[in-house]
Formats: sequence, structure tokens, C-alpha cells
Amino acid sequence: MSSEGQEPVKTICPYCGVGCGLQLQPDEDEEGDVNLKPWFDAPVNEGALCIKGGASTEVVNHPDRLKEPLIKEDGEFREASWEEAYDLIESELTRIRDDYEPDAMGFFGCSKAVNEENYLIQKFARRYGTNNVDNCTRLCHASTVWTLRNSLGAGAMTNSMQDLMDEGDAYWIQGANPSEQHPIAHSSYFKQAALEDTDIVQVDPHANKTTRDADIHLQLNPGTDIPLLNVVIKTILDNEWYDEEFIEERTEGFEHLEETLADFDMEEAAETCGIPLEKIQEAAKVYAEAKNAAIFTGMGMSQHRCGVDNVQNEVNLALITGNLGRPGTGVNPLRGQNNVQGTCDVGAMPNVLPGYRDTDDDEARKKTEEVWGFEVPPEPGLTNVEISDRAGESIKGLYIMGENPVVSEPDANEVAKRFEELEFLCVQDVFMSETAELADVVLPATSWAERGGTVTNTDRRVQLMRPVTSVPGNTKDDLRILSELGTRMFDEGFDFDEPEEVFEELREVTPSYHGITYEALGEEGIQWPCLEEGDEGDPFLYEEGFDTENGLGEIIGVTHQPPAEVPDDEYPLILTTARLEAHYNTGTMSTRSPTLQRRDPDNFVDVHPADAERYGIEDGQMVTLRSRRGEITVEAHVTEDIKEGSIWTTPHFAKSSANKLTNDVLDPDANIPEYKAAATEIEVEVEPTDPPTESADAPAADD
Ligand SMILES: Nc1nc2c(c(=O)[nH]1)N[C@H]1C(S)=C(S)[C@@H](COP(=O)(O)OP(=O)(O)OC[C@H]3O[C@@H](n4cnc5c(=O)[nH]c(N)nc54)[C@H](O)[C@@H]3O)O[C@H]1N2
Ligand SMILES: Nc1nc2c(c(=O)[nH]1)N[C@H]1C(S)=C(S)[C@@H](COP(=O)(O)OP(=O)(O)OC[C@H]3O[C@@H](n4cnc5c(=O)[nH]c(N)nc54)[C@H](O)[C@@H]3O)O[C@H]1N2
Ligand code: SF4
Ligand SMILES: [Mo]
Repeated sequence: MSSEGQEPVKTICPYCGVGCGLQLQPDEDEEGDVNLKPWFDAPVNEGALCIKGGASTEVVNHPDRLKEPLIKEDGEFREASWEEAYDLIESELTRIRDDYEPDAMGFFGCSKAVNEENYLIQKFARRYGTNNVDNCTRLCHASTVWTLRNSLGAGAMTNSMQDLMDEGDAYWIQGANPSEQHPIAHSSYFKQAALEDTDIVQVDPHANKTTRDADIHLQLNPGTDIPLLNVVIKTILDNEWYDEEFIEERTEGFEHLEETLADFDMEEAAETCGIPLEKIQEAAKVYAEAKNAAIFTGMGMSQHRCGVDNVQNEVNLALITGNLGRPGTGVNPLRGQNNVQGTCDVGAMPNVLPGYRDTDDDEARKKTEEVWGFEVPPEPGLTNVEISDRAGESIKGLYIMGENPVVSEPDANEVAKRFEELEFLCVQDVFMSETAELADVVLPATSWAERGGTVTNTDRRVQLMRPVTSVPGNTKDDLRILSELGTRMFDEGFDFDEPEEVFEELREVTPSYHGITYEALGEEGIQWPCLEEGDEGDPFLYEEGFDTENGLGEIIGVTHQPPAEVPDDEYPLILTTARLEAHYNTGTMSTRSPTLQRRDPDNFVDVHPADAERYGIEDGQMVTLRSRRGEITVEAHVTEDIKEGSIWTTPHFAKSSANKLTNDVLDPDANIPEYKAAATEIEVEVEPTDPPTESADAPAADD
């Protein structure tokens, strides 16, 4: 099909939750290729793009794209027709339901797919008879969402990038690296504020680009965020820098916080964090004295077995100082994938229906059932990490739309082993991911440039994606696949042609989207809550009261819980893991992009110079990292960027993914894994070809 002369189409970047707009135009010479043009009026980014956005078109027409359905026979994939693939999926899903029960199946949504697609996968799971449906938010901000929902009302950013820039006088950035993970939020908003005298405190064991703008960098030991914030809070209490009126009128639980910290030893806590007490107190003063102080929170807080409590302590800090419900304040998780916010909003989670209505809330469930025309089980289902953990045991089958758990989940070797035990695995992806390799059926999905629908960015802005190019090979939109399979299996409720038809149903059962229509979205999008047509949405939340039962914000004192694994003689270093600016999650897309590969061709580990000396490691040497669960071999970067006693690596490269090492211990409430702390040993890799005399020179790990 010739695409000559097609007008550029306005759509949204496929990578992070900032939600930058860009324009795409089919390449006139190379069928399937797309060219990128700036969209200067895009509401979030006004034309600016980071390195990933700029390189985003490189993966669209990549030769590795899946183009035909594949069925595994005798351990090998063969091409199949859609009919054949659907037949097999239908018969396996029916068999599993008949032989066991609907709860023997699990379903994973995709936070890079549009709201309409995620709405359909959760509806599909529930029509099948199970609430076992989840998405990558479990690995990401599950703890943040849990705490914000319980203590304030909604599991989302309390404020927007624009008001944070305009009104924030101090930014407290803890366990987040916006300069590299949300680059346009940083460069177009937060950096502008910093240039105009907003004070920045960064709390992170690893220095990175965000550090360049920080006035104070608190380089703590991984997993010591609770003691650190308790020092901050205790300092504020002791100096009476808190907001008595706000505490009195808008919060509950202040006494519990006071009691928790009554005998708190600040010197000891500072030592646990590995930071001089005065430095933490200086930072406390910066936050407490600012007219409007905003907290930014990321994976460094959420991905701990105490993730819920970590974020609660940030809520405590904001509540006692009255830093909520005004522009430039709040507790703000910058959301990860381009549509992770929306994927949660539309109910692709085991405990809630669309619009965060609990499955076991009888009234809410009935309202949804009336629209759907079938009954939904009231008991919450399993989270994705629970589903993976039970694969081959109570979970017999798994349907994955666009996740790569054998690389992204903790203790990844074990996840792969468990998936081998499944009776049936179906993966719907744009590339042959490491998880798809294990599947019985692989369905080729269209990519972001080839399909339309809505995505919801980090500050709750619902925006339209628009397809620009024809679909390659025999790929189909995730929406079409679910619609065709759903119609085959369930007769009615899945017969949709266009995303807009799905959206019309979605907004009927999702109160915060109720007033949104495709027409109203236009090019600007709308920030939810948008309860009635004509509402313009809300840039910041809780001006009047909190969305809790009694309208009060909840303060709960919390105490230090060290990571599940602490260093010992065998595993003397604490490994923490995070991200690179030029790569994205499990790398299926970013490692296929020549521009991004040029920036960071492979994984590495940051080691502090004192640790490097201790273990005989030189910069650039290959080292093996070993935890109780596995090992990886990567290049050592010797740098003071990382706190002494800790090492830092990434999950982006499947072969050497950090997740071969990480611990699968979970936060008990939110079920988020402790990706940010695992006891690890480091050993210089001895080239197998080295003659014995030379290898003897290489010091061993415990020398
Ligand atoms: N370039 C790029 N951008 C992305 C992504 C990507 O893969 N690449 N992924 C997207 C996704 S899905 C998400 S969720 C977001 C995540 O964005 P961020 O929340 O920024 O995620 P991370 O880089 O994993 O971790 C943030 C910081 O936490 C620090 N940290 C580690 N351990 C601790 C600790 O114990 N305490 C504290 N206080 N800090 C700690 C790390 O050193 C790191 O600087 O980014 C999104 N944007
Ligand atoms: N060690 C460590 N591990 C981590 C983290 C960490 O900080 N440290 N962070 C965690 C976090 S925050 C996250 S969000 C997860 C991410 O984990 P995942 O969501 O599993 O990983 P991704 O690489 O984002 O993408 C998964 C798959 O989606 C496919 N895909 C892309 N677009 C589409 C589409 O439109 N349709 C379909 N069907 N498929 C598509 C991609 O090709 C890829 O195979 O990783 C987690 N893992
Ligand atoms: S900041 Fe995020 S949304 Fe914007 S261009 Fe970069 S990756 Fe894409
Ligand atoms: Mo994420």
C-alpha cells in the first residue's frame, strides 16, 4: 500500500508516563517505516522529546517484529493462521476451566497498550470467571498506589507537572530519577523551577543526572528510607515546624506518629542511613520552611518489602506540614510506562473493577454487572507475582498481553522454571520476548504506531493515540485480538470494531472517566476526574478534603524494617537496581534501537572505589555478581556515584538482567517485590582462556 502524501498524525510516545506528544508520517520510500516530526503544540511537551522519544520510530518497522501467529509443536514454533491459534486458545482455556476452575487461569494486561485494550483484558478475565488479572504496576508503584489510596483517596499524583513547576518552592525527590526516567517532565518543568530558585533535596544511594540539580544529596544506604524520614519528621516535631491547623482540621493519627517517635534515637538512625545527622536535619529545614514543598517518589521507595510504609512516611511528612491540597505541593509518584496509570484506572487489577471500585463492594460490583450483563466474582484475585509464583501449581494457564515477566520479575530464573510447568501459556507481543519463547501460542500484536485509543499519563491526562501506518504482516491490534477471541468464547460483550466503541462502555463503568468523550479529548486531552461531560478535569487533588471515608488524611507512624537480606560474610554487598536513560525496562524495544544501543550497549555494575579496592576490581574489568538466586557477568564501573557497601545495576538486558539476582520477597499488603536490595557477592571474572599463572594473579572475591 502506498502511503505517499499522508498527513502527519498526532500521537503519544510509547515509552514513559510523561505522555509526550509527537507526530508520525509514513516514510514515502520505505513501506512500513515512519518518520517523526515534532508536535509543537502538544499539551505536555510542546514538541520536546528525550532520547527515547526521539528514537521511538526505530522499532516500528524492525525486522524482528512478530508478523504471524505461532504455535509450538515438539518444542519448535511454526506459523499458524489466526483461526488455528484462536481454536487452540479457546480449547485450552475451556479445558482449564472445565478440568480445574476459572481461578486456574491468570491474565496480565499491558501498560503500553491503550486503555480500551486493558479494559477488554480485565473484562475478558472476569467474564471467564476470575479476578486473576494484573499489570506491571504491581512491580512498580503498587505500594504507592496502595498508600495514597488508603491515606489520601486516590492512587495517583496529587498534583500536576505544571502546578509543581509554577508553585513549588522545594522539591523532595526520594528514590526517583526524573532527569533520566521522566526526562521531559524534568527538562520542561522541574529544571525550569530549579533554575528559578526551587530548592531540591535528593534522597538516593546513587548519584545520577538528577543530582546535578540537587542542592542537597542525601546518599543513604539502600533500604533505610524510613529511618531517614523519621529523622526529618522528628526534627520537624522537635522544632515545631509543623502546621497545627492543618493537622487539626484535615488529618487524623498525629498522636500515633508522636508516640511512634517518642523514644526515637536520631543519631542511631542517621548512622543506619550512613549520613551525618546534621545533613539530614539541614534537608528537613529546607522542606519545612518552603511555602510550598512537593514530594516526588519513585521506585527507590516503592520497591521494598516495606514499600507501603515507605510511602506512608512521605504522606506523614506532607500531612504534618500541610503540604497537600495546594498547587506546588503533594506526594507525586511519576508513573512509569506510558499507560500504567490508565491500565490501573480501567481495572486491570485483581482487587478492583474499573474506576478503583473494590470487587467485594457489593453495590459497585452490581453497577458494573448491570452494564456487563454477567456476574463478577467478589473475592479479589491473585496479583501477577502470586500468579507467577503459583504457575504449574494452582495456576495452570496464563494469558499475557505485553509483559515480559521472565526478565522483569524478581528471581527471574525461578519464574522461567515455573512457566515451563504451565499447561498453557499464550503471549501476545510485538517481539519474541524471553517470555514469548516459552509460550505455546504467540500472537503478533500491532505496535504503538499502528493502532489508536487512549492513554493516561502520569498527571492523569487522558490523551488520544492515533494510528499512522498500515499493520505489518498478519498482526492485529490487541483490541481486535481480544474482541475476536472474546466473541468466540462468550457470544456477547466483546464485539467491538473501534477503540471509541470500547471507550463508550468503559466510561459508563469508570466514574472518573464518565465525562470524557473522544470528541472532548481533542488534542489537549483531559485530566481526570471528569465526572460529567463538560467538566474540564482537575489539575490537583484534595483542595477541600481527602477522598477517604471521613475526608481526613491519615497519618500512621512507621518504624525501620531492614531489607529482607542484609550483607553477611558470603554476600557482603547490597545490590540495588535501577534504570538507564537510554534503555527501557526489559529492553525488548530499546535494545533493538540503534540510537539507544549506541548510548549504552550493555549492562554494567557501579562499584564504589573503596569496595573495588577491597575486592581487587579495576574499572572496566568483567565481574560476576552472585546472589542466593543466580549470577550475571557484567563490566565493572568504579565510581563514587554509588554509596560504599552497595552496588548498582539494571534489568534492561535480558542475558544479564539484575533479576537473575533480585529477591522475590514482597511487601505484604501491596505485593511489590524488593527489587532495591539483595545481598550479593562480586568476583572478578577470570577469562577461561587465561593461562593458569595469570589467572592466579586475579584476586578472589573474599581476598
Ligand atoms: N529511561 C527510562 N525511563 C523510564 C523507564 C526505563 O526503563 N527507562 N521505565 C519507566 C518505568 S516503568 C518506571 S516505573 C519509571 C521509574 O522511574 P524511577 O522511579 O526514577 O526508577 P528507578 O530508576 O528504578 O529508581 C529511581 C532511583 O531509586 C534509587 N534507589 C535505589 N535504591 C534505593 C533506596 O533504597 N532508597 C532510595 N531513596 N532510592 C533508591 C535508584 O538509585 C534510582 O536513582 O521510569 C519510567 N521511565
Ligand atoms: N531489577 C528490577 N526489575 C524491575 C524493575 C526495577 O526497577 N528493577 N522495575 C519494574 C517495573 S517498574 C516495571 S514497570 C517492570 C516492567 O516489566 P514488563 O512490563 O514485563 O517489561 P517491558 O519491557 O516494559 O515490556 C513487556 C513487553 O511488552 C511488549 N509490548 C510493547 N508494546 C506492546 C503492545 O502495544 N502490545 C503488546 N501486546 N505488547 C507490547 C514488549 O515487546 C515487551 O516484551 O519491570 C520491573 N522490573
Ligand atoms: S519523556 Fe517519556 S514520554 Fe517524553 S519523549 Fe521521553 S520517553 Fe517519551
Ligand atoms: Mo514501572
